[in-house]
Amino acid sequence: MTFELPELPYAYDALDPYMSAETLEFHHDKHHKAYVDKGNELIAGTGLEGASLEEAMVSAFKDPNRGGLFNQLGQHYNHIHFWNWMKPNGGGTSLPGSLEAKIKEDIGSFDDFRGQFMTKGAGQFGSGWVWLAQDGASGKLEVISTPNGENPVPYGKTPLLGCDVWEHSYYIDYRNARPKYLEAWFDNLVNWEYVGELFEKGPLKLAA
Ligand code: MN3
Repeated sequence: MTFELPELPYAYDALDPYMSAETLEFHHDKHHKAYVDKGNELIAGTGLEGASLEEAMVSAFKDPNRGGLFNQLGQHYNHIHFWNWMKPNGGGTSLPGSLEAKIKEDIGSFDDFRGQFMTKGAGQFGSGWVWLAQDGASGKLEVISTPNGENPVPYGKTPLLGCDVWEHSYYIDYRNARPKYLEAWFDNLVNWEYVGELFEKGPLKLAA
């Protein structure tokens, strides 16, 4: 398949003041577009062209010669969801009930969960992502971080929420203050309905 840049689900200025139009326009139109273009270029001739994005991504992850392709496809996957993990007037502490109960069971209180998300997001060295993910084998929810374009999928875990902690996601609005960005993002932008939808769908099932 040829990968395509999805439209943003809201206007460039819809997430202001927590994420500026300038950040969103660069992030979506330049950075995400580059992952799509480079991914399409690198996948040509690999035999993975017919696979789904998730399957091509996991296959590239397992091949030590395809680290470049993996990072492009991983970033395409991550950003498709990232745009939907945010919405205007998002955030808050009101989560879909079944998700809230599962977080309580596996991680702790909402504040415990938020605290882990802040700590792992701020602590991820260099570029990367922080996640709420569900382990496919145990079904447990956990907060983890990954470097570069990686995500939980190749580890058999399904991302339910992810925050981009690459500098391109916050440098214009927060300069180097990643913790401030993480807090503003979590408290004001998260689209908990989308997180709940992914949770209800259950763990990703990939063809072998
Ligand atoms: Mn990004």
